[in-house]
Amino acid sequence: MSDHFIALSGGVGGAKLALGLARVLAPGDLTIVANTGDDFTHFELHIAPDLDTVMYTLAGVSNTETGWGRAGETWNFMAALGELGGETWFNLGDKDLATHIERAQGFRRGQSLSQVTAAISKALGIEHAVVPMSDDPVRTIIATADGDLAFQHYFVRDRCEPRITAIRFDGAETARPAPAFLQALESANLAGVIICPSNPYVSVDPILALPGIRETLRNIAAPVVAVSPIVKGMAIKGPAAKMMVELGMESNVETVARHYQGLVDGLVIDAEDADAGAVVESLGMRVLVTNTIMKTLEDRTDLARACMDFSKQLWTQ
Ligand code: FO1
Repeated sequence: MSDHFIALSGGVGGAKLALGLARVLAPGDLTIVANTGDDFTHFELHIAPDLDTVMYTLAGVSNTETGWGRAGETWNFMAALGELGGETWFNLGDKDLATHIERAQGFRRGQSLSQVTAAISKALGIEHAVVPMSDDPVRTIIATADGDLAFQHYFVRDRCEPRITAIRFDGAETARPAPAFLQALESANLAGVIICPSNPYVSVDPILALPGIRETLRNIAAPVVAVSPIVKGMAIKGPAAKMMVELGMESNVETVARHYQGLVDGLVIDAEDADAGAVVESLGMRVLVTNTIMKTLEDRTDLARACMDFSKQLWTQ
């Protein structure tokens, strides 16, 4: 039995590293756990953005411009829906729609989100395990000065403009981690848990909020390594930096380190932030300085290997 790695991933940033890991590790040696806090029901369909972004990315069919949905998409459904006066704030491409319909059919057949995801992954030719963090509903709620917002209303309808006062995950306290997630955590040859460069607050925290997960990550022998999604104070994509500022923190690598303090053994930061290495180490975690900006497939596999090697080094510390 060779080493097994778990990757915790949100949407686009996390999916890039998940792809890099999938190119380096055999199917049986990697479990990719995707955030489901972004999920919501729209037109009676269960939309699962981070699961779909990870699946589409691994299948090589993702829309790399938008970071969500499928490549080469057409929008006939949305155009027709608009003509009928339907809700068009959330765009569902014609190909993407098939995923949501098939997922709904899977639920009607009595399948869990894990089972439906496994079936869709297989149909897309994915050999690695893509797993929802939980088969139970967990919904990220964004609290603002003007009241609570469902995540997609905040992120898409309101374009991340509202000022955030707090974030919570409805359902997390009773949701159970997905079976394949727990199985990977209990694996005797678990070599490392890699927290991909996703938004710590709305993509990673929902996973960590599941009962027992933080405690398990602290207690496993395998190292836990996080990749900073912030480089030089900026998020590569999405509202992470804006959220940090609105939540009263500075948007920098140190804030990421403080967020994961006590949970991770190592933090991977970009070469641009090398000068932050000492302060990160002072927070009780080792630091790896490398290129974390993933433009090419080689960048993705290079970062994947760097994280795996870093994990191996941390075993021997
Ligand atoms: N993000 C947008 O900014 N606009 C959209 O219209 C949109 C539609 C959409 C449809 C399916 C899907 O899986 C994701 C979609 N996203 C859209 C992204 C979604 O809001 C995700 O939660 C983000 O990717 C953040 O993880």
